[in-house]
Amino acid sequence: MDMEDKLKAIVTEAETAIESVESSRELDDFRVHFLGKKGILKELMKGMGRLSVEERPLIGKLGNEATQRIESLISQRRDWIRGRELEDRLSSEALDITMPGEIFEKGHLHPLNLVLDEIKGIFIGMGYKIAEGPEVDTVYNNFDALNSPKDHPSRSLSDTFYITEDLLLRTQTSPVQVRTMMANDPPIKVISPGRCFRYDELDATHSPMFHQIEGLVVDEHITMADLKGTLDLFAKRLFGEATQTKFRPHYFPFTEPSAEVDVSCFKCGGEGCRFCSYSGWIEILGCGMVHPHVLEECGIDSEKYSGFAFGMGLDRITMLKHEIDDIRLFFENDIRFIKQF
Ligand code: 2NM
Repeated sequence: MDMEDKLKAIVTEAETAIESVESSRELDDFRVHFLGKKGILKELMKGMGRLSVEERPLIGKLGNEATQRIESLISQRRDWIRGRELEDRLSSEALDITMPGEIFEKGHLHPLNLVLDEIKGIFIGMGYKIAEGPEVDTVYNNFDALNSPKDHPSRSLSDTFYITEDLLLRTQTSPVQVRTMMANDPPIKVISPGRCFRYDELDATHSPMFHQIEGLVVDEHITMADLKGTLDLFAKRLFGEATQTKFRPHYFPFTEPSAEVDVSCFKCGGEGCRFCSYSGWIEILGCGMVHPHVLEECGIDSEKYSGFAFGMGLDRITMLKHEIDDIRLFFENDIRFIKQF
């Protein structure tokens, strides 16, 4: 069989196999089998190197189509499983409309607030202040002041909710940091938690409304060592003393150099398990040294001062910590979900 036929066979196999997937766990196994790092699709595509230069684009395209088809099977099946599980639960439970009061009395917190309080506590313990700002901000504060190129794709109407030409729903909480730098002289040491908005399709891991926590430190003689020490300590406080961190080079317009940070898997200790996709590492945040353009734009002398910044997704971190597999649960306000925390 040539690769084209093998790809077709894999899709056909997936279309048949999905019918017998009955639970979230089985669905995870299905994904690992077909789309995982060592899944049959990835293994097959490794054979691309043996193809002639003429054949590669077509097979590449068919490979992408096969991946998309299987992803769509998975997402349809997930909805189906969730619907069925919900039906099962609804038929076995009566809903008590006095529950919100009961929950309040018992001190349940929304899991996002639980983890937010924990993270705030860690940074307050390191001497940070909490900075807040508006959810509707200027294009200037959200993009221009952050060294974002005029043609950056994140600025487009398809990625950002614009209110007017000059106003938008912030896509990150960095505009709060911009405001903080404009209004204060260093030393600056803040975290800015808050709601952000991006024009994303809603699925298990994406929501057009989500939560970020960013941090910013500006002072004389701030270096990458301060950044690494801070985030390593943060990771140990949040995920446990045994946690290791790994800084991988990355690119952000507002920091240079920039990095993404992984923590060693707090479930398997880095051995590799389903939770960390058998890599031993879990990505938790982005960071870097604040770009001199950003400092200058915010009225800070970049010859005298330097700084670091970082940003993390509260929703994602909460999902990791509490093993929540669907971001939509945060916003559905099902009392039976919140009651578990
Ligand atoms: C991230 C990653 C890296 C960031 C930068 C700034 C500011 F305003 F100082 F330039 N605030 N936050 C930053 C840096 C955010 O989020 C993934």
